[in-house]
Amino acid sequence: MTPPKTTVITFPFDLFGNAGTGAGAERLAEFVGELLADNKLETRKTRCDSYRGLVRVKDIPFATPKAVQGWRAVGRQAVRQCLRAGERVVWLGGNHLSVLPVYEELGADALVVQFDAHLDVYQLHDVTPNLANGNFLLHADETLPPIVNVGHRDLFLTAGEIRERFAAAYSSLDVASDPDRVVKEVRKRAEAARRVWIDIDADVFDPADVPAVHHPLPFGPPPLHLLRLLAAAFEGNVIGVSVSEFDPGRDRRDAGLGLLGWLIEWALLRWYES
Ligand SMILES: [Mn+2]
Repeated sequence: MTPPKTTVITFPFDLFGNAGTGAGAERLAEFVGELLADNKLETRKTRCDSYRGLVRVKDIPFATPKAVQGWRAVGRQAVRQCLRAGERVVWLGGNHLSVLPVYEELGADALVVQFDAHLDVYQLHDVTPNLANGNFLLHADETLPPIVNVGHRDLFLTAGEIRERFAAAYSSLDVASDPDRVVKEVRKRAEAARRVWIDIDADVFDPADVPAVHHPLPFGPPPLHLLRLLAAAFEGNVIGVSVSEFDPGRDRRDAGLGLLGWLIEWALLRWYES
């Protein structure tokens, strides 16, 4: 049986907050394009043979006002097409809001394992009550899939409010205090779900590791803990991975690009070598 194909969807939407992250989606798409082109030229056997010819890149440009206006419908259609065809998806988003169409398409039988420093359900006095990147989970058109947050550094929401919106939330301190417990619980939830989506907001990392974000929060989990947690989520039936909030204009010596690009390549190998 041939393994499912993967579509890398470039969705550089970055309105309503954190302009500049659209360029991040495009930069990561370039990274993937170069990776695939290099792999094609490789003549000896390498690990990338496992996905040779099975990954394609699809760009969704936001070049006209009309394209911008229809962003949610366009995004939903793009992800729906792939999932219905049984393809896996790598979603290269602009700001975190750009992942909302994915959340809306997934449905209640999927599980989202979300790596994010923020719990995007903020109704603050200085946040617009309308849709924005800090509150987008409150504005979905559909019933959202259960969400497990990993790595947040929230100092605002009450435990009750977090429970209302998240199936579970493991703060950065939870991860540091007992990584084995969090790994075990994330793995258990991922294995129990019919379908798993891994959503990586670049600001989950410590700003020392990924400086290229708009709202950095200190005390991010060490990258190796995050890698263990990603591997735990990958024990489930992962149908897609999204990456957002990367702004190359704020990067330092390509630290963020290198880390996020490596993770995308790693995810492809997790899929195709298993
Ligand atoms: Mn965030």
